[in-house]
Amino acid sequence: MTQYCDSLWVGADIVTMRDGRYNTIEDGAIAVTEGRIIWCGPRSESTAFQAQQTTDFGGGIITPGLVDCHTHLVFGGDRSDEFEQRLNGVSYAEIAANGGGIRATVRATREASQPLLEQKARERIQCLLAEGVTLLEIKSGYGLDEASELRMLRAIRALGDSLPVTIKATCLAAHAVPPEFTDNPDGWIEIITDRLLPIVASEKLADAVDAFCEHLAFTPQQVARVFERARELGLPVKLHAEQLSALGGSALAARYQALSADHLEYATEADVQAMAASGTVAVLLPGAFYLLRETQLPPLALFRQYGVPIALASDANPGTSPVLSLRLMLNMACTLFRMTPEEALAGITLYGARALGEEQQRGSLETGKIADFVHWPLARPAELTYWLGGQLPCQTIVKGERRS
Ligand code: DI6
Ligand code: FE
Repeated sequence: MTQYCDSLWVGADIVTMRDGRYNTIEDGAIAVTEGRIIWCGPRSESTAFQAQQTTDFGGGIITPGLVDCHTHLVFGGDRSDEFEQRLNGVSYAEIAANGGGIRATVRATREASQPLLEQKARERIQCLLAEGVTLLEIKSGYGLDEASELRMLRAIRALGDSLPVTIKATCLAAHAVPPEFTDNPDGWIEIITDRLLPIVASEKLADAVDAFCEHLAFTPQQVARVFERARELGLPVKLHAEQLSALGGSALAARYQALSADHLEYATEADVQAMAASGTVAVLLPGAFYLLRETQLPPLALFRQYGVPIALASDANPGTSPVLSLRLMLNMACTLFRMTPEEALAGITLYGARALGEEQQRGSLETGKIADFVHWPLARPAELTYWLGGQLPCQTIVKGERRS
């Protein structure tokens, strides 16, 4: 019996990423109607479909649209000057003592208008779109006062409304202690819980709430206050945890059924067991590991042993990860963390989508999911990880339509 569809896409091997494995359909076909995959299988069986439009790629591979599940892409200024200072022997401590570090970006962000924040972020996002990113997360966290955090979140929403990519917004007001609260960090936590998050929830300005649990940021107790409020407001949580030390942040995140715990270089076996039990995704951020010249590797063997899904992301931010290539993260994850290319690709497709609560909609090429996918003129998916730098040409399809 003939089935009708809007479009049929053939002539490539389909790397479905179903269940986090390649699960490639050689010489496959994808049938799309109203922006969703209605069938995905061998081209030989696609004759049952009558499409309004058929595209034959004539070879290559198709992957799910790429997912960058952890970025700080909206910010003012940049910190290239500090990068150079450090390489000329100026320490982090001296830079921070002179008002540098996150606080330099906070000043530049507070001074920037919403249109300027959007314009600079748009330029950076275009680099990710050129690599086939179709789902992106962007955090606040450089405003660090109520008005500036809200301006950041409104800029993120405006970017999602104006670009051909799905953007999830995360409120990271608990990113650093604002200069005005140096002696009273709890005062800032109170503003987050009592003033900011209720506005964020009522105006739907964020899809999740994040915090930085670290000696130089917030304690597990302060993070728990933010998470309690997020839970009351119905907002999912995620956490920057165990980046520089083991504070039990990832286990705390697991206790709140966090979508993800991120960084995790210092995660312990107890943290990993807690994450496995709660279904919390481990988001590894090789860009920050590399830029900080960190030596403590995230416990990959424990994630594998306990079955914790591993996502990867750029952590694009002006201080510790000025990264504008998600594909480079694939190579770093394999070269630095010893992930396999298949694990790494799952980290920027299915498990990246899971870290954003989007796994039911995206992240793999399966019936019922949104038709976000990328065609690459490549022989095998490992080439996405293998080549360092350069522009791998690709054609991105968003909700069943070619993205120009
Ligand atoms: N971890 C990091 O590495 C960044 N934020 C965080 O929570 C640092 C952000 C910056 O230095 O601007
Ligand atoms: Fe981050």
